Amino acid sequence: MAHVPGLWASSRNHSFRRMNELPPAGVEETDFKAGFCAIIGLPNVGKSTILNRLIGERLSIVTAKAQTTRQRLLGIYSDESHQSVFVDTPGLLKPRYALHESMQAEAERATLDADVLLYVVDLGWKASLDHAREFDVPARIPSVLCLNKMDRASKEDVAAAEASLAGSGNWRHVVRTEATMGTGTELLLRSILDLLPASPPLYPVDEIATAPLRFFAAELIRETCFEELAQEVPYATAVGIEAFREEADPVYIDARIYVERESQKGIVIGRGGAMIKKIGSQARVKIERLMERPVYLDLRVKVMPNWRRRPGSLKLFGYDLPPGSR
Ligand SMILES: Nc1nc2c(ncn2[C@@H]2O[C@H](COP(=O)(O)OP(=O)(O)OP(=O)(O)O)[C@@H](O)[C@H]2O)c(=O)[nH]1
Ligand SMILES: [Mg+2]
Repeated sequence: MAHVPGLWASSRNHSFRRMNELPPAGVEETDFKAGFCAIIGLPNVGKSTILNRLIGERLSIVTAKAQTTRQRLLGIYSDESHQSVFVDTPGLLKPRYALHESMQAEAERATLDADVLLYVVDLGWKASLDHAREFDVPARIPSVLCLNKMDRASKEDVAAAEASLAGSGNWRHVVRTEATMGTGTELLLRSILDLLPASPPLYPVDEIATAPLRFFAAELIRETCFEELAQEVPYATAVGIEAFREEADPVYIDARIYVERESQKGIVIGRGGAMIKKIGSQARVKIERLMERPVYLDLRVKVMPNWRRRPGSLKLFGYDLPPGSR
């Protein structure tokens, strides 16, 4: 998604603010609708792409690989009479290790806290359609079904999927989208806003994100790892920010890519350091675009054996511990 120059700014508390939509004067609080909308679905169906479209900014990292998102990420949409706090979540899967358990707990928590649920399907992926059919739409939470990637199915297949799914669950709206192009996302946004409960805004209406800049910097480095590394290696990567000096010029960032084994470290470094150089320069450009300032990125690789299976390591990288672990 294209970056819109001038829309981003980092405030003193590091939250992102939308500069062109200030609180409307004279709106009665009782007219206002606000709440949390959790975006859930199987891995890789387009949840993060949809969040970015709904917010109009590239907040959540997106890659062609499944299991890109590991944590809940809040993106806030506000207009004169609504505020929807969208919560991107990791794709639903059967956990194989502690990181997976943490990811599933994140999705569960987001669902429990939701005022509206947005369940996303990939129309070109049968397993995702089957999952939607079996999904237990919670009676308590108004839910919207998003049929995404409509470009990956024929018109007839889209219509058939829509007809069978619309009747299978208690969906308040069913909306077709092609999130990469922004097709249908405006309608999707309207359907969600319509379902929000009456409430004053939950966050300042000029804010679009709550996570600190250093979180987004780490995510952009991780996104680049997912783009550049193959097979199991991206899944074994985590990014730690050792130093983040926003006051320096250029901004100084000292970051580590953690992997689980020496052999993976060799792959991330690459022949003569070529891979780490490539990841570093691409990630730096992305962070510069985000911060609209020159950045010096010091990037190194470190081995932390089995970090995905160890609650202590998960905690170190800011991943919530799976329920039941100490
Ligand atoms: N063809 C097509 N591709 C799409 C569409 N929406 C998203 N994608 C692509 O699908 C891939 C996954 O998108 P994400 O937004 O990362 O999916 P996700 O559901 O957040 O994935 P996880 O975080 O891994 O659970 C990316 O390559 C997107 O560009 C769409 O409407 N059509
Ligand atoms: Mg995602």
